[in-house]
Amino acid sequence: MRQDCIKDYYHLRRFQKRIASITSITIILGDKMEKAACVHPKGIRAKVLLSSVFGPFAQDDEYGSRTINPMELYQNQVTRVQGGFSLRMFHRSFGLMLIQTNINAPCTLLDFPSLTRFAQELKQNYYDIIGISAITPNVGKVKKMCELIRQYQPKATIVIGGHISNMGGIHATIDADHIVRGDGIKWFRQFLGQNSNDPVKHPMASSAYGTRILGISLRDEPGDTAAILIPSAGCPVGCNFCSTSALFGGKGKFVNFYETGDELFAVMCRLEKKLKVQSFFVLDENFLLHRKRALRLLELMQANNKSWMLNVFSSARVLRSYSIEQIVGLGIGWVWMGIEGKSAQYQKLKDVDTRALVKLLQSHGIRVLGSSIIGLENHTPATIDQVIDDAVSHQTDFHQFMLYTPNPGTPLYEKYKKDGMLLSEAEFSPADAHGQYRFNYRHKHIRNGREEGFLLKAFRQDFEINGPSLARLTRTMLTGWQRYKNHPNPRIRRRYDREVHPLRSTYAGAVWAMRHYFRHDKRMFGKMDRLLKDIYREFGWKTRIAGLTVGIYAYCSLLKEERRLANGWRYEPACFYEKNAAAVALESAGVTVSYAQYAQNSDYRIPTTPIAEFENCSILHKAKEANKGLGLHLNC
Ligand code: B12
Ligand code: SF4
Repeated sequence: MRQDCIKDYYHLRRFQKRIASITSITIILGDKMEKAACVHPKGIRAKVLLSSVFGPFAQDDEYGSRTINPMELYQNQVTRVQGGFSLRMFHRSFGLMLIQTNINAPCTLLDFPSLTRFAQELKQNYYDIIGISAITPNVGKVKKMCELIRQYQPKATIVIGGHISNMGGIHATIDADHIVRGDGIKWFRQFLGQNSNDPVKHPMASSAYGTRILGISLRDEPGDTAAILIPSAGCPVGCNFCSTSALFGGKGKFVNFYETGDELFAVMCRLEKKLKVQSFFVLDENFLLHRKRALRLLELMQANNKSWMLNVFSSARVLRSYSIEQIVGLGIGWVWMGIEGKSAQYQKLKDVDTRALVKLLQSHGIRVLGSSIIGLENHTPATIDQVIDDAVSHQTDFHQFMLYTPNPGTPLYEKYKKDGMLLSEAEFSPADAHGQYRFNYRHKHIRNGREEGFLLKAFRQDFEINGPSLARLTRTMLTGWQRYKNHPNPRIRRRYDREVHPLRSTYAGAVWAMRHYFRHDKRMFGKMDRLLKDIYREFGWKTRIAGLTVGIYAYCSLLKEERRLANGWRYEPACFYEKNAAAVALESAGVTVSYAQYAQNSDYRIPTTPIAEFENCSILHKAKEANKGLGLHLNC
């Protein structure tokens, strides 16, 4: 069986060589396509390079970078108009980290290289397999990276994964050998001849790095930042616009990396020990939906006296299905929740008073990031103000606004395609379909690019009415502390105590700075003043002194940051270059060979088996289909 696969692989390589100038070859891995996964002839001896797309990101360029689309979460889509108050931070490419951790082949990970750094890597070190992770707007970068790989390492197998794999016809745009949809761990394990059902090892990584606020960089020391925790991927709810759900199978489907609460608890204990953390950013689109696992985790946290804090994504309805005692007991301190938009018809919001839910959570110290969509099908220029008023009235700690966007692979995309509503690539570049600029389709009611104005209006109104998110979350944390500081259960008390600790000094200083900043804005000044007084009342004279001293520093830093931003300063993620244990072992054994040396001496040869032998291969049929469209003839 494995032999056959290797043979197929060789056929594929030869075939691919012959038609390289005509088309690329695509294997799409869905449930029914899994059989098409071959094993690389070198198995786990194959040298693997995994890379994210290249930066810089926050500038307009020919590859699809856009100034308004930095590689940041908050600045990009949440605190976009909050200037120096915006929360700035970067996140690693977790999908690639997971893959690297779970393969036995020597694997190097290059996260956020520049184009030059990527090319340098290709020139200096040879690889048998090069995997790139990307989302749809970055397709231009992937194209360029594939060209470079073909130029410098023509024998390497190129594998593309992540959300970009949902793009139809992508094999015609980029020159890759495999386009992998869904879980890359399983696919890579199969391709390397490993057991794809082995337990999934979790990377030991922080959820963010390079955090900055008010122009001040926060420490990146162990224990300062929550660990990333990835229990599952995908979401079975299957909302029609949801890319994440679609990538992992859509409605009713998802991929569980850890089935049980016990498995998850063990991972968390390891993260706690290794990274010295007490808090976790749970990167799972609907973590609480897996009720049995979540409740078992709660039991284990109670039994082992863990006062951990969990940041989660959750739909409102699922959240509502837990009691507040369970939510607090699980240490949920921050929730990302879809509010979607006034009159949104989503099952996940059915019968939930989202405004009351937000209030309830905040009254228990739980910070809420509400997520609203601008441009739902029934939104019109006449009703959009009402939509924005409704979103802003939730008074969440953070608010994300995104355009209603049919992303490839989703049911919404298919519907719009069928109805002829999508804009062609000639009319609208995929690089601009990032949700913060324009619709990639003809909206029934919102035309002429007005959507960007509506988005900005929503962000601005939220900021002007509710104030800087930093102040809002400080208020929520203080409320939580006041409620739980005397709680009879020390496990619960400990968490609130730990969370509120910075309010005694740094946060008090930040509020002082914000109050001073808004001294000419009566309403906002009053808000900040009340918050500062409440903090002082709660924590006493030491906090007053800290508030003033830190405050003066923070205020000066905030002004400096605003000047810097006004002058066009942008933040870019640092580049990471990491090897797994097998790659380190290979290197320490002195096996570092440049690509030129490798190409001369390698025993890796593409055999000359007749092409006709793989007539039955689904890959061939796909390639033929693709070529039919191009009007080319495949001589095989
Ligand atoms: C973390 C994250 C980010 C981070 C980026 C971190 C990074 N290094 O890339 C930040 C916050 C910066 C970010 C920014 C944006 N993001 Co984002 N982001 C996410 C988020 C929440 C989680 C991704 C993740 O780590 N998941 C967990 C891992 C395990 O899953 P995974 O990445 O899918 O990886 C698995 C498979 O896809 C596969 N795989 C992945 N890579 C590869 C590579 C190979 C070779 C193979 C074989 C397999 C493979 O294997 C992995 C393991 O199973 C997703 C939503 C989601 N839950 O997926 C959105 C998401 C990916 N982002 C999205 C978007 C639109 C954006 C922005 C454009 C949004 C914006 N306007 O702000 C920007 C783009 C910035 C830019 N200039 O490129 C969309 C993508 C839509 C699409 N169809 O392309 C998503 C799906 C959110 C959504 N539902 O709309 N994002
Ligand atoms: S509930 Fe959220 S994560 Fe799940 S399908 Fe809907 S939008 Fe996607």
